[in-house]
Amino acid sequence: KQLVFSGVQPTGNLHLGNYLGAIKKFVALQDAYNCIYCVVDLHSLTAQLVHDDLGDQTRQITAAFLASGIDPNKHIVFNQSRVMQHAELAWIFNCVARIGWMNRMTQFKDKAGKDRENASLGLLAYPSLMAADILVYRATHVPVGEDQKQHLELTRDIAQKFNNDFSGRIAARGLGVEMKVGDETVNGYFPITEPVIGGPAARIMSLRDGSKKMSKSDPSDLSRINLTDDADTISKKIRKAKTDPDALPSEVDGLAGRPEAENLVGIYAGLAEISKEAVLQQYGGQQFSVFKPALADLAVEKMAPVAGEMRRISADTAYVDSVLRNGGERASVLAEATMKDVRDIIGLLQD
Ligand code: AQP
Repeated sequence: KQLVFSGVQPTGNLHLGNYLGAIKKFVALQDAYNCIYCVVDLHSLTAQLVHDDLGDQTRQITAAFLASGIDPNKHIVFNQSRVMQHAELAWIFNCVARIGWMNRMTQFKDKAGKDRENASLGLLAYPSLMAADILVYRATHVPVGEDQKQHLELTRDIAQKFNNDFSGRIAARGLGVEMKVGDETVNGYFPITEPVIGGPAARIMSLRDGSKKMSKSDPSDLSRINLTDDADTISKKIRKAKTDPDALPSEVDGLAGRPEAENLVGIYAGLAEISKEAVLQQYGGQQFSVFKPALADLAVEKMAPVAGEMRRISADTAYVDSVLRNGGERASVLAEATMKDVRDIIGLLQD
């Protein structure tokens, strides 16, 4: 089986965008792949170094993974900082990647804002740590929301540059594997990772502004549906979601230029696991006064059990911690095997 890796930061409440764009895909990939799902606590330091509740947030995301249906016995669930090889490989990738590559990242530009000189160096190097998270397991597939596409392209660039820079040493040690990159077959140590992005919910937008993605850091709680929201709150947020005055179109083309309508149709499709076309076959021609209550009912039906399970699991701190400890031990074995090769390829002395 090929290997899937993905991570979620322990920053604030998880929302429907994280759930539909990422976690639901994590669950769906479990049968066909070996999966490693990580709470990326080191990443969360790039935006905020001092947290009052980093441990609790980490447990909360872990509980969300488990409540959504990820099986920690068949797969690996752990928090990033337990496996120090992530940081070790990230340092090496900091030396592989170019500053220009990092400066071009739109997430860096958005999060650093105007005062770029004052952003943490970690925020600039974020994609390097993300590449290390993935490649320390030589993962071949990474399920993420659309906002992470650019970072995954950078992961591919880093892998390719490492493979090229060290091609002779990789071959001399017999550590290369043949792989397809586009139409070419190349020989390298790190795989050129495939992003798993797509479906109707790859980019869920704010409920208040169809041009901004749904985000944990949006100051308006009405902009997102949190995984912990109760049924009344979910219904209220959908009722208050921004829309336009027109009825829903019967074809997907009719959603062009109507970002808020398109977003709600995408959310319905993601929750119901159907296409946007199928949603419009059912609701085309209907007003939002009909569609919104149907969407609210569906969201409550799908999300309430996850929220309930999350509450139940996160109350059992000892269990959550044991999952993370056990996952960390298993992940460390895999990560260390890669790092032994990498140190050898680079020429770092080791026993
Ligand atoms: N709006 C979204 N639609 C679809 N997928 C999304 N993801 C995030 N927002 C959306 C996906 O969720 C996974 C985990 O995200 P993360 O917590 O690691 O990072 P993030 O993208 O920074 O999350 P937020 O909520 O948007 O936080 P802030 O407010 O800090 O920017 C990723 O796979 C991501 O693509």
